[in-house]
Amino acid sequence: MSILEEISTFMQRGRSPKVKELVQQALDEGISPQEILEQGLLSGMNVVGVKFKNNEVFVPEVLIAARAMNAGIEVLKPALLADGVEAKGKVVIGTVKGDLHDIGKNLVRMMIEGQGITVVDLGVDVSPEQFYEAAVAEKAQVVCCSALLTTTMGEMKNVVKIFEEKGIRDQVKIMVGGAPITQGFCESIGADCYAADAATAAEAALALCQN
Ligand code: B1M
Repeated sequence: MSILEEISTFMQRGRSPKVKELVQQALDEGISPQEILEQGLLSGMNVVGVKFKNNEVFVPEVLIAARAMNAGIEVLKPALLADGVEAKGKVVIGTVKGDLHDIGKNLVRMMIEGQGITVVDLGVDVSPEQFYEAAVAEKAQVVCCSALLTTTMGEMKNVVKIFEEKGIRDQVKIMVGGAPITQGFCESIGADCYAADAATAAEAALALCQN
């Protein structure tokens, strides 16, 4: 079994210490952080996702796997981030109200930080009011909303709405993303930008901050 397959397997079993050890070993062996992320950690999470859908594993197992995934990402973080870049803007990020999924949001945050942008992370279950208040208080150029559930993606429309109601919609760009989100959905709610993955989100955030 290759080391990337081992990372995937131990991640699925939720073995955080082993995942951390293997991720470090893979880095030491010269495997790129992107490969470790995609072929080790994310491929493991895809397997968990399919089993979850088929009722072969349940919330506790998925949570433990998610914890192992986050543990692996923490080890990868320094290697994923570019060194010594100066702040090029500020964004506020969060997972929308009612939604507790944060692995994708954390990856997006990390990649945006890697572009030299300051990121204010509001966490999960973030209401439109919280997005608005943080954007104003932090003077953020971009608000980034993540959603993983079809039942919560509608909250993104409420985020757009609150900035319109408060009269500052033209001062803040709103980016949306997450598994159920599409370019069409982004346009239908009047958001400014959709990104399908963390790397694209980081490039888009930089472009939005520089506009
Ligand atoms: Co949840 N869950 N979950 N879950 N969970 C999904 C999303 C689901 C697809 C599983 C399935 O049925 N196959 C399904 C949603 C179905 C739907 O809505 N259509 C689902 C469900 C139903 C639920 C519950 C309702 C289950 C229940 O309780 N019965 C419940 C809801 C809780 C809640 O949020 N209120 C629930 C709970 C959980 C756990 C807590 C157990 C756990 C979350 C732990 C955590 O995040 N800390 C969990 C997990 C782990 C998943 C799966 C297995 C993995 C999600 C993940 O982290 N993927 C997921 C199935 C799957 O996706 N295969 C599933 C890896 C991550 C890196 O990808 O988040 O897509 P992702 O992020 C990507 C892109 O989407 C993008 O970039 C990232 C990296 O490239 N991206 C952005 C994300 N945000 C972005 C923002 C941007 C731009 C890009 O700009 C701002």
